[in-house]
Amino acid sequence: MKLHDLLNKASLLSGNTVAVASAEDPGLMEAVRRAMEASLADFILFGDKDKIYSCMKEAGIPKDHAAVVHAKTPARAAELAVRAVHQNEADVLMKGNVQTSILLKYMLNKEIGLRTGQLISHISAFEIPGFDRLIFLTDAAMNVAPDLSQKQQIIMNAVEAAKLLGVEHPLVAPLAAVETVNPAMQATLDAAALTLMNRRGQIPGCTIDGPLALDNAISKEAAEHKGISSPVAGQADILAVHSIEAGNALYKSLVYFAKGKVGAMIAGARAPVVLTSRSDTAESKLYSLAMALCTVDKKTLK
Ligand code: COD
Repeated sequence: MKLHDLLNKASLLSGNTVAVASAEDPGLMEAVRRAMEASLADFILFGDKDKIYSCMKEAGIPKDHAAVVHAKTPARAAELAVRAVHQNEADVLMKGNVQTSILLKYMLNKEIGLRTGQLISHISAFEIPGFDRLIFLTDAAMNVAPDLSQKQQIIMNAVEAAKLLGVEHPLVAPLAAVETVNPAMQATLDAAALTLMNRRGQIPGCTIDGPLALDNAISKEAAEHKGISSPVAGQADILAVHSIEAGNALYKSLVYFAKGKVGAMIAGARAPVVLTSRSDTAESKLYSLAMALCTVDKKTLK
């Protein structure tokens, strides 16, 4: 599976609406135009009306192709966009020209936010040269230092998303620096516990085996060389990291060193959320949007 396949998959789903928080951003508007051309979704663009219309013009989007709702500041735009999702007027939330921390604040707001009572987490999907499958990484951007129960929920969110994106039975590698349990390394203890929780049915729908170091998780040769016998080693679909620092470094290595393409989203909320950053390419923003649209679950939009 390639990221491009997610675009095809998303275009087959109809009737989804995306609320964009602070849409006055030329890079984002390019992704919106491409999403409209691929018939991925309808858009409600929140933000400074004049600036939004000017960005739409620049991107070649006719004025009547999206609903535009004026908001004086990016923070107000974030609030209105989150409310729109909360009130079921939109199925996906997308970050535009607003600080991540502001959007997260409204997302986590008890009255108008997108909380469901379960942990919200970040999932990225990488298309890496030399790999014929997507490699999912979690959590590289939201949960700072998850404990065991948070890791359990982070993996469950990623498994659910990977399944909706077409991975029938995800293989999950909880990463550590070594593949043996070392009481001095918390990541190895948590990985072993997660593996047992999976075997006892506490994390269903996937196979978890760890701890695994990155090489053993993704390279069969490396795993064989070390004599590791594991149902996941060498063929992991989901890499679950111990901390935001490990995740962030791996995410950026895949983009900058490995020249991977990426799409990313936040899962576990009332609706999927696309948290793009300014440095993301329009293509990456489009993949993220497709990923989010493919994981819309109308049941959770109560
Ligand atoms: N899922 C569900 N609820 C949450 C989550 C979560 N992941 N995080 C916090 N909450 C709830 C808490 O239960 C609480 O009720 C409320 O939100 C506030 O909790 P705090 O005080 O712990 O939350 P904050 O605002 O201090 O932190 C939440 C952030 C998500 C902002 C924080 O975890 C954070 O800064 N994460 C890193 C974001 C980041 O910098 N990423 C970098 C790359 S984009």
